[in-house]
This record gives sequence, structure tokens and C-alpha cells, in this order.
Amino acid sequence: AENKEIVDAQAMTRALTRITYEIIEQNHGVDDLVLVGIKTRGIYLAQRIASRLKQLEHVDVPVGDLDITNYRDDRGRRTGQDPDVTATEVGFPINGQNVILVDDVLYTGRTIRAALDALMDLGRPKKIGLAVLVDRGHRELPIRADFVGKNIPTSLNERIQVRVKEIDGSDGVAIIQD
Ligand code: 3GP
Ligand code: 5GP
Ligand code: MG
Repeated sequence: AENKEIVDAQAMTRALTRITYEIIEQNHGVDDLVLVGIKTRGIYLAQRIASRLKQLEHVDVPVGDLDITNYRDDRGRRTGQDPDVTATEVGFPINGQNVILVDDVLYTGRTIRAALDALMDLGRPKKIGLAVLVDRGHRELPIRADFVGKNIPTSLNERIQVRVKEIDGSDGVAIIQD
């Protein structure tokens, strides 16, 4: 498997900083803003955006988690199953809030569809936005991200590796060619 680094640690930091500014601008500040990270790496990315919001606006924006089970363990092959939300850790009300969902990679859009379902069960947000570090294309649903770190058009036999230092020891994004 060939591995090509597309985004290094510094570029990832800059992309997250840019997304943070875009969120503040779109929301006209940080009032009624909450972040919800999607399982594993999306949660770390949400926490990073929250810490930049704190630096820039001096406000602690709540960060929750959504855990959506994998619906396929091999890429590119349909199992015919859509993702399920297995556990949620959103410890604050989302009614009337501007909720920003945060995920590492946007692909078919099915994970986000499931996440929207889960959020609707928790309350009635005023608005829901989506921030992703990487949009790799191949959407199968009418879903798009409001905030994108990097668009990386991929072929179906490529895989995007997203690394966060909290779990992977380093930050970065690579394309892996199987
Ligand atoms: P994540 O939990 O941080 O998002 O699914 C386990 C990991 O495998 C995910 O980490 C994700 O980064 C990675 N992964 C790579 N390709 C895929 C894919 O096509 N689908 C899913 N669900 N995960 C993938
Ligand atoms: P979707 O539901 O949009 O098809 O896929 C999005 C989810 O699957 C994200 O949570 C993401 O982690 C994972 N995913 C899909 N494709 C990739 C990929 O190429 N690389 C990584 N790291 N994750 C992926
Ligand atoms: Mg993910």
C-alpha cells in the first residue's frame, strides 16, 4: 500500500483554525453554538475547534459526542446496511442551538444522515451545520459540508488516513492506495 501525505500537522492546524473563524462568522459569534463530534476522530477535531473558539472568543462552547457504528468494514463494498447510532454523549440541551456536527471524513453521507436522525431525537436545534476535515467525494445522499478542511477527490480504491496526535501520535492526512 502506497502512502502519500497530503496534509501535514501545520496545514491541519491552519485548516482547523480557518474552520473555526468560518464558524464564528457564520454564527455571528459564539452565542447558542454547540459542537457535536462523531466517534473517535471527529470528537478530537471538535475539541480542537472548541479550544480555538475559547482562545478567540473566550467562551467555553459545549462539545458532545455521537457514536455511530460502522456499517461496513471494507470500503467500497455495500453491505446494504446504513449506520446506526449506538450511544450518544450529548450532555446539554440542543433545543434552539446552532449545532455544528464535526467528522473527519465525509464520503457517502450516510453517517451524517444517521447523525441527523440522532440529533433530532435529542431535541430541536435552531440549525445544524457540518464541518469535516476531509471531503473525499462519492456522495450517495443530498448532503454537503458547510465547513471543509480539504477537498480530496478520491477513487474508490483509495483510502484517506486521518491522524490525530491524541490517538495516532501525529497529526496529518494521507491518501493510501491499496
Ligand atoms: P474514526 O472512528 O476516527 O472515524 O472505522 C474505523 C476507522 O477507520 C475510522 O476512524 C476511519 O477513520 C477509518 N476508515 C477508513 N475508511 C473508512 C470507511 O470507508 N468507512 C469507515 N466507517 N471508516 C473508515
Ligand atoms: P460516509 O458515511 O459519509 O460514507 O463515511 C463517513 C464516515 O466513514 C466518517 O466517519 C469517516 O470516518 C469514515 N470514512 C469513510 N471513508 C473514509 C476514508 O477514506 N478514510 C477515513 N479515515 N474515514 C473514512
Ligand atoms: Mg469518522
